[in-house]
Amino acid sequence: MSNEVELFLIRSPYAFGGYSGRRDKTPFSILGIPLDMTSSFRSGYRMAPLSIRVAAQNLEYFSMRFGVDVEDFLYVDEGDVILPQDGVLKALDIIKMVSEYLLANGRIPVFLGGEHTLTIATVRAAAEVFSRDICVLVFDAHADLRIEYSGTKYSHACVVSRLLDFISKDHIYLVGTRAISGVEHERLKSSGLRFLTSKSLKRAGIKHSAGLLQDFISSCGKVYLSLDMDVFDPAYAPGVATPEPDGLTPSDILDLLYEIVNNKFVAMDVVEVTPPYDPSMITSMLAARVIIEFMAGVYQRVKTY
Ligand SMILES: [Mn+2]
Repeated sequence: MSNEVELFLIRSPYAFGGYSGRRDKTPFSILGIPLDMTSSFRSGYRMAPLSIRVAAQNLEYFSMRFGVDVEDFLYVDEGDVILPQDGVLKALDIIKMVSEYLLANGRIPVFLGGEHTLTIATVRAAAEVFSRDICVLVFDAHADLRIEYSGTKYSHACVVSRLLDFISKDHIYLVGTRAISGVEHERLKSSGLRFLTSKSLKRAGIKHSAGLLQDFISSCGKVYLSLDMDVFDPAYAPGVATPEPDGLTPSDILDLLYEIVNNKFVAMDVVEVTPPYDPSMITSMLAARVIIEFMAGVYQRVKTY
């Protein structure tokens, strides 16, 4: 770790699942990003990286979906990014710097949010490292297509608009969309962005939907996966900032990931968990499960590390 990056990191009192592996044995790095600045409703994201880490200790690490034991290779828990509290732009700069360092050093980071706004910085970092090759898959109930929200362009409600500032619409695919304003709906249609609503995903089924996403992925050099936990139905993930009914089930998402995850996936974020609204920890448990399955899937399909 370079000294400059080290300055912006603090060790978590609790590593993901209680373990941190050896850097030479695993490509994966866990990085907590407790960004908690622009919530318009329920905040508390800053507690999420720790909560997901604790939840992970109480799950099994053998993935029956992929037939891979994540304990065989593990991950390095890099700790949390230390964020300034005097402006979201400053925070995004630091997130980008640390993320870019990990990506440029060949790590496959799993970013633990934090609010969805952090994706603007982590994808920017991926775009620096992988140039225009990078595609972004956004699993989210919301389209996040507002131009600005509550007086800032850098809000959790504007994430996809900000990605479109530097990523081509052909390199972004939205999955699980179901919550949108009329203006955003117009933007979604006129932008030419591809998207799969939760309704169409359920009607078409996992196999067919996965086929659409596989076509998209085959056109990409590298893939960044951004998973807003509100893509799940609030019955399964109640502890999010802006829950939205009529969502997807854990099996929908995990089966979809089983079909699409491959060696093009270079990073993932899991965002929007709000532990104060998650007293049973099921949202953190689900977040940790998705992360374990993601690492199992990528590892099974890379296998060369
Ligand atoms: Mn979002």
